[in-house]
Amino acid sequence: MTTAVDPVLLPAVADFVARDRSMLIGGAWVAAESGRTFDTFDPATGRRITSVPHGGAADVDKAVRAARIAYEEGPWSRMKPNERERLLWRVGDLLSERAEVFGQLEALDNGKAATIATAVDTGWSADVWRYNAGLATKIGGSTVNVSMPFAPGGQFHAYTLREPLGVCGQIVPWNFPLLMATWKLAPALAAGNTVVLKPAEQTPLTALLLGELFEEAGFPPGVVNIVTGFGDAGAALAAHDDVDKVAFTGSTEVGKLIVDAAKGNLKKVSLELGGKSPNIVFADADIESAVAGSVAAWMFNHGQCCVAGTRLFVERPIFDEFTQAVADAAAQAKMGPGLDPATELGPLVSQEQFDRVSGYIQQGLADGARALTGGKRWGDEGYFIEPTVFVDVAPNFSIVEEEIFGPVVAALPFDDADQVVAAANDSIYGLAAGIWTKDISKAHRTAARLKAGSVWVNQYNGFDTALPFGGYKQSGWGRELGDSALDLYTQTKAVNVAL
Ligand code: TXE
Repeated sequence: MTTAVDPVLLPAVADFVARDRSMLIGGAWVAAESGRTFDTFDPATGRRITSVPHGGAADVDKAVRAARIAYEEGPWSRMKPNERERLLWRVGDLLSERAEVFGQLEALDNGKAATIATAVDTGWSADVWRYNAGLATKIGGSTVNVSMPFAPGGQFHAYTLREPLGVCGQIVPWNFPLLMATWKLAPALAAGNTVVLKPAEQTPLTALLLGELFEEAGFPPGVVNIVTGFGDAGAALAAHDDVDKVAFTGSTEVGKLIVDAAKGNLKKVSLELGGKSPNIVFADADIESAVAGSVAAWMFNHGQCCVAGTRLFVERPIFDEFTQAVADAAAQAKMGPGLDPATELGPLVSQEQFDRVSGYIQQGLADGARALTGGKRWGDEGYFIEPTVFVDVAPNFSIVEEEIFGPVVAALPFDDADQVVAAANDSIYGLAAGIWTKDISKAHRTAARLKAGSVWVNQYNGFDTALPFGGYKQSGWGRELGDSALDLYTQTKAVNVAL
């Protein structure tokens, strides 16, 4: 099939999408066993970009076998930590060298601004690879002073070993395709596991380009396998009896299916799921930075962020003025295709997400919410939705309770700290929260009371590679990033030697 190549594409991106892609299994680029493919689309226009293999259970099985051989027979499992370190570091360097290529490919496939995809998605991914390269040589156990009450008189030498889990299945979503793959791959590989990665069907391309970097960096075949496919491929991976661990980022609904699927062999599970994060603005906040931060909280990545601060709680004396300022700032965002360097707000990822978000907006209006700005489609092609700020909402509206995953925020007034903490915690989710105030003790007191895995004070989206990230309640299990990620990819062995 031929593809109309956009003239603004970098030659490396144009080349990459000019032919149908293969997936990576056991060090070879292969088609699906079924021979089937599926198309991936540019969300700014709805036009086809290229095709990728439609992987299914048979391909997952083949990939798991390749990962098992690479794990058991080496050289991966026998490689020294500093050799793994060097390989991971090389991936980081290659990503930095090709940041614009990855950024543009991500923008094309996902719809986000290429400038953001280059600086944030790719730049941060490179940082995560290097951070985890460093961790590869720091994984160790400890010696333990045992008392051995049942063996009086003996002498013992006891220690712990921190070992990899084996073959890890990793299923990632479409909102940060390269970054989510990186968050999972880098610590798994640093710890010595092998991996089968399933990218999201909407955005498989940067994972496949990343696959080329593993070859170039010198990873042994089968250490990283990439199977492109839909939910059924993910389900096969989650259920596979020879997979030791499954890591998933996506909807809470599918997260629960993953838990069920993993039961067969009781593989380890980590989950990074949905959110409906509260962003709390006290009247004593620095208003200018609170407005800018509160807009970014729900508008970054077009609202397609699990941490999006989509419940905006504003202390009553400043509510009207503050929400109007948020609406005015949001309305100024320059909308357009991700490939346009001026774009700040691109399209949603797919027709399905467009329909889902539009449905929430319609429901909000039907429930009686008032849109200070937005509330409708932008342009006449692609999946663009205007940034939308709702006021006059009640806590039981679906736009207040449910994850929308689009550029939509619901603002609610509050009267005191107790009330806002209770309202903020009144959610099935607990991923992130924001607090804006100049009162440092109020900030810390409130942070301690919020049921959320990340709390950002006087900023929002304050991520760092070294900071653990994950959810309370139905937002997930486990912590990615930082050295906490190693807990998800290692197991501890206790060795006790009678001397
Ligand atoms: O997610 P899915 P969808 C939320 C967000 C969004 C909603 C739906 O609210 O509107 O989910 O998005 C794979 N077994 N988030 O439908 O289905 C799928 O192929 C195993 C939040 O796209 O959860 C893809 O690779 N895997 C979120 C991945 O799961 C399965 C990011 C995510 O898709 C599967 C994305 C199955 N049965 C959406 N079914 C976040 N936490 O950041 C699907 N998949």
